[in-house]
Amino acid sequence: MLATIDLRSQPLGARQLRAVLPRAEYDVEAALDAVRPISDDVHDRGAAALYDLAERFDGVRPSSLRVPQEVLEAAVDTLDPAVRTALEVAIERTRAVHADQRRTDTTTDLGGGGTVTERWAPVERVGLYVPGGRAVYPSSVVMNVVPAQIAGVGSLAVASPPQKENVGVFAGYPHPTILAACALLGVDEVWAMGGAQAVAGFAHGFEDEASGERGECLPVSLVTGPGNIYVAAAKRLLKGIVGIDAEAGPTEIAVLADATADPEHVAADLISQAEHDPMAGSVLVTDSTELADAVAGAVERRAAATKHSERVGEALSGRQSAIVLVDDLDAGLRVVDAYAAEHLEVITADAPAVAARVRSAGAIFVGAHSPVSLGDYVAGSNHVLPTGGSAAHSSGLSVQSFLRGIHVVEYSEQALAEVAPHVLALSEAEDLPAHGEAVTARTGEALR
Ligand code: HSO
Ligand code: ZN
Repeated sequence: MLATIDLRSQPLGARQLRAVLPRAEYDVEAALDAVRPISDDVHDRGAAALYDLAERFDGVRPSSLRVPQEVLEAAVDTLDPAVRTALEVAIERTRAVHADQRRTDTTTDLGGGGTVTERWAPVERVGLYVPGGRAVYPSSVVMNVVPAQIAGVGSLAVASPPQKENVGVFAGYPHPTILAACALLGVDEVWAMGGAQAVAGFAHGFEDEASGERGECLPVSLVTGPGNIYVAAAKRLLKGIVGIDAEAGPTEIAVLADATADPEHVAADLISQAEHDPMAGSVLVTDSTELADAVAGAVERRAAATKHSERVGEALSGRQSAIVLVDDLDAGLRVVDAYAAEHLEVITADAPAVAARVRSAGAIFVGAHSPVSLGDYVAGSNHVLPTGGSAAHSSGLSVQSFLRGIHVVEYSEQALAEVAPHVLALSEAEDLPAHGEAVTARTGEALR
């Protein structure tokens, strides 16, 4: 099922590695054509468009776009107690980790009364998108809402697609587990809208009469959250009008393992992320042919037996998944750095030392007892991570994603006078004399 890429005795550089390593083809550009008219429709017709699009794409017309408070409360009341406890543990541990990410303002004293402060200010209003198609991810509500709340975002709205299977009070609204997660987190602004239209709704804002006095959705400054290719395309299209976290692609796991790894663990972990999507990528990088063979066997057996065996099989046999054989762990590290996986597991002898040498990954899971699915739910880390190799330049969602650093510049007369000749020299070098004149207007002609 898993193809083998044998890189032994081939000292490839980062550029060549990129060409041979497996990766999903994910053409967001192609989805833009489908998304543009949707976005325009939401811009032009607001709530009326959102109702029509819900009917068209989600197969149900909500009775109001805003989820009523009593429906959010009913979702908590009817939540399975074990799921409720698990969500509470997830919230608590995710809060603990993210609370430590909070930045403090820094002031640099440049002497003579000149200071520059970096002041961290939360984004004022954020729209969090939570998918509800193939899978329903209340855990993603936690991963988006917790860092936003800890950053101090004042206004937080969640959108998730209306579910046509919902019955009773939940009819026409997002999945009850999503609603319950929102309520447990204290989020009371939840909208029944999905896909590209949800991103457009957040970007442009709208007014929904059927939702009464709670029916105004103000435009947001930032949209975050995972989603399918249309959500990614909408983010690309509307970037500029709104900020975005990232264009999430299909999920990926890479495992860097040596002969000490348990092949059953490795196989289970490769399958765990393949379960998300037929486009998901699962990659084992190893210097042990014994481990490679054992993992291949265990993957066959486990993939056949698992609930979502069809999409797991598709993901594992796709071009985006493989077993990569390398000469040694040094070569393995070069491979995983070039790949820049969303999730990287290091299951080797002295895994912490090996993991410390990794330079590119969205998140690193160290040792035999830190599977990715732990991080998906309750490790405390965030599971919204850079996909498609973007871990080479980007980070996962964190408190920082919801903050802006504002430079506050304050110079005294003396401090300005001290650097004035340098402003003048540079303004002359750039042929922008009015820049210099803004300084001499204060310090006097004497400096000329
Ligand atoms: N592995 C996914 C997140 C997730 N897993 C949600 C289960 N639920 C992307 O990091
Ligand atoms: Zn997952």
